[in-house]
This record gives sequence, C-alpha cells and structure tokens, in this order.
Amino acid sequence: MNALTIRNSELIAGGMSSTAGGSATPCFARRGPDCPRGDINCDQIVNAADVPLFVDALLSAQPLSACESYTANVNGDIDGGGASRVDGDDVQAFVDCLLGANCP
Ligand SMILES: [Ca+2]
Ligand SMILES: [Ca+2]
Repeated sequence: MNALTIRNSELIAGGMSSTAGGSATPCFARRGPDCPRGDINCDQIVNAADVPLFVDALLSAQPLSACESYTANVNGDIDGGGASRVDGDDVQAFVDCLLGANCP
C-alpha cells in the first residue's frame, strides 16, 4: 500500500493490494462505513426505523457525523469539495431503497 485517503466518507487505499472484498484489484481498495447507504441506524437493514433518522439527517442544522454523511447520502453524490451531499435529491433514492428497489 502506497497511499491512503478519505473521499466521500470512504477509505481509499492505493498500491499493491491484491484483493478487496474478495475481488482482485491490483491498484485500489475502498472501504466505507460498516452500514450501507440508507441504513442510518446501521443495523444492516433499511426499514421504517431509518425513516425518522434520515429525516433528522436531511434537516439537521448541525454537521453530520462521517457515518451519517455516508448513510444519509443515499444517492452517493458529492459536492465540489469531495464531501457527501445530503439534500432533497436523496429523498427519492432513500424511498427506492426503503421499498427494496435500487438500494445502493
Ligand atoms: Ca437500519
Ligand atoms: Ca446525496
């Protein structure tokens, strides 16, 4: 491994890694939080319990934690500075994920 960086709340390692997640990758490996996008309470399932937490994250006036920034950014987009963008565009992605379709 020759380099490490955090981008969009994911750890990205570059160098001589031979595997990442069981797949061969000669140059890069990336790792996000242990919970998928949309799974705000990190219990490994996106369900009704995540709804109020998603709304809280979406409407929060306070900076989100790294995990919240990742999980509430359901569509996975980033702003010009490379930070997770949690905004109204994530609502449809969250609903799709909640309904079991197209969950990132
Ligand atoms: Ca959950
Ligand atoms: Ca987003």
